[in-house]
Amino acid sequence: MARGLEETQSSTETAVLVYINMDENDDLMVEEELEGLCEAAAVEPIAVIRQRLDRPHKGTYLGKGKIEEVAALAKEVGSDMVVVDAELSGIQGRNLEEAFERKVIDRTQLILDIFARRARSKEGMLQVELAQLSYMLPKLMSVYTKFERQRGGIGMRGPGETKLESDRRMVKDRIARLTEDIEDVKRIRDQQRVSRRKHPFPFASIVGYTSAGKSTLMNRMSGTELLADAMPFATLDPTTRKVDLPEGYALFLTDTVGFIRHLPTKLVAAFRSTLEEVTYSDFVLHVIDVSTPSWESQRDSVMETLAGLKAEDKPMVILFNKIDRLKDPAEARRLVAEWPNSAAISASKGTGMDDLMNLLVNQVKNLLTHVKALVPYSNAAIVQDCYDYGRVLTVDYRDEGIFVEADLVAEMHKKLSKYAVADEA
Ligand SMILES: Nc1nc2c(ncn2[C@@H]2O[C@H](COP(=O)(O)OP(=O)(O)OP(=O)(O)O)[C@@H](O)[C@H]2O)c(=O)[nH]1
Ligand SMILES: [Mg+2]
Repeated sequence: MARGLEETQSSTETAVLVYINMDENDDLMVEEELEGLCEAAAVEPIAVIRQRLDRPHKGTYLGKGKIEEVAALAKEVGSDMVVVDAELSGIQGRNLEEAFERKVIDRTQLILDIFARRARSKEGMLQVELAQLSYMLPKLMSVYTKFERQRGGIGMRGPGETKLESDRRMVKDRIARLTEDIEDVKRIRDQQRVSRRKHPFPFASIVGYTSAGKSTLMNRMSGTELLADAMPFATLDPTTRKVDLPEGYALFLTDTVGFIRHLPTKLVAAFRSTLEEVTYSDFVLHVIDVSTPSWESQRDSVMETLAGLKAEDKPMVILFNKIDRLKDPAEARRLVAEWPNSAAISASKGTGMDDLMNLLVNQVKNLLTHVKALVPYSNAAIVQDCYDYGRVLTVDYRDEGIFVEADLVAEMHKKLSKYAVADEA
């Protein structure tokens, strides 16, 4: 029975979840994560089925026996859909829809749906639409199944929902247009970045698995009121704030979109300009939720995504978060002892903030260069700039010029280097 869009958008749809996992050790993480994604997309799981799969079947992803099992279960519980924790090809999705006699949502669609719900900024919405259309395009070649034609609600929510009936040509044109629009937004962002670069403070990005506590930490450090929520992908648009550190230092901190295991490649591509904030950072703060048993797998996924962004070699401060939930407090101390450049914190309780601040000051100090220079009075303006581009320690107006001792960012250091002197004498 076809349902109206309005109805399906507001109401929760029910689903049979098909967990797919190759490694037994990851079971808990895989299941918790898919449930979290469903919740964020307003999908209510009413039954689950597990499948350990080494190699997906070409046409159907799942094996024949499993397909029958899922079909019977979906019928029995009367679910609106089946959610498969995999990236399905167009043909696989269609074949499964025919077999299950209801719509089939894969992991990518689920994430796209959450992103569509979350997107607030113009750039975010453009990126979501681009991702949805790029996802849909290869499938437009095939004939829609009757379930696809009836589809509303999940998987089709947001900017792309009227596009399903469009032909390939129109979708391609729209993709080209969106790509241009995103370029425009990106140019503005680049300009903002350049103007921030005029300041002395280094850039840092908070990265981490979704729900690790990045926004909670950002709020605590900079007094922002960003949405911090237990649901995955609470944050979609990056936010940058200046954060004051002890000893007169400061930095620009950006809260970013959360990472997730197997972040679909199309999504990474569409959100590249958002994720680029990470690429432009001088260093990253990697927030890890150590209260999750699977935190090590989560950390690996984050490192993989960073590698994909060519940002794996950035200096990194590791923050073991949510230590208030650890049963054994010694565990936090062990981790910090084991991992250089790390601190144990509770972003929500505010524990460990002094340790964190000290780590950050050290990191920032490493990025600044200590300079002593004798600047001619004819170029006095440059001394003024030092205050804006670094931390000034001494200014002495002497007969032969202005003596300056300061910690400066690389750009400013270069400008002053021609006046550099060995020392005060
Ligand atoms: N117990 C505990 N909970 C925390 C802590 N830090 C964050 N949380 C909770 O964890 C959940 C996720 O926090 P967020 O700050 O939204 O996480 P995030 O990393 O920004 O998540 P995304 O933006 O979705 O990627 C929220 O419910 C927070 O209240 C902590 O130190 N201890
Ligand atoms: Mg967040």
